[in-house]
Amino acid sequence: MAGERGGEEVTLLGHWGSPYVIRVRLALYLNGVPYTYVEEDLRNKSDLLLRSNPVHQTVPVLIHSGRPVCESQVILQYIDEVFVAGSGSASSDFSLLPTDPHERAVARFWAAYVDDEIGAPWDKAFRSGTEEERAEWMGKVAAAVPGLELGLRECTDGGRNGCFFGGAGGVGYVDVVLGGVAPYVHAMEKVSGLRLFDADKTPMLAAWLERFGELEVARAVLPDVDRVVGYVRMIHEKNAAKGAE
Ligand SMILES: N[C@@H](CCC(=O)N[C@@H](CS)C(=O)NCC(=O)O)C(=O)O
Repeated sequence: MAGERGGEEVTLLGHWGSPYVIRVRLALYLNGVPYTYVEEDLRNKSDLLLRSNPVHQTVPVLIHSGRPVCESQVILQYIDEVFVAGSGSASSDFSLLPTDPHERAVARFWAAYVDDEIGAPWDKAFRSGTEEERAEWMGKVAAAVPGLELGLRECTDGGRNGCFFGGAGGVGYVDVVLGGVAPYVHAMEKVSGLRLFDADKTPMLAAWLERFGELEVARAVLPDVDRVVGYVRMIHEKNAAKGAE
């Protein structure tokens, strides 16, 4: 049955356009974990979502054998710990985080950077009512991108260890965290002409975006960019109308 492994049911409460949900779907795919996906209407949240994540009432929520796990990065680490090679729940020998404690710390640092320096101001831009306000927040996102380029340089040993944050191990934790944002990086270019991962300014991230999009997991999980473009435009229009009320 979909969503079950050895009697352990896995359900994901999500929203198709959420970068936080997309990263969890990337991780579940990479770990080969079968799950049942439940699309939430975020304007009319289900009782299951409200019961499972009463504090934040946000998606994603992963429900494993009836027990909810909230917050996307917590979920990623849970998936990595529970569905590991050698455990009863093992799906593959894939691991998101490296085994070396220092490398794990580095990966967690850059994943936090993605959420704090890129995700947080982007979220503010997404909620902005005016174009000026939105441009100001997106300016903060753009200002954080060169820092992330340094991170990719560090994780790949200046490009000697491939082009992903997972370095010699290939796609890893930070790639999955950032992967949820990838469709929005493309969409922003179409919506406002803003090229966040520019080949001249941040060549490693520009290459990352291209190579990540070519992966089987990306093709299987990432939403269509034009759908994201439509969604972003719809949110902008809605926010503008709200601001004019
Ligand atoms: N820090 C959270 C952020 C999750 C989040 O903001 N989810 C949004 C969708 S992108 C949501 O559920 N919004 C509904 C709401 O805020 O009411 C995580 O990493 O899971």
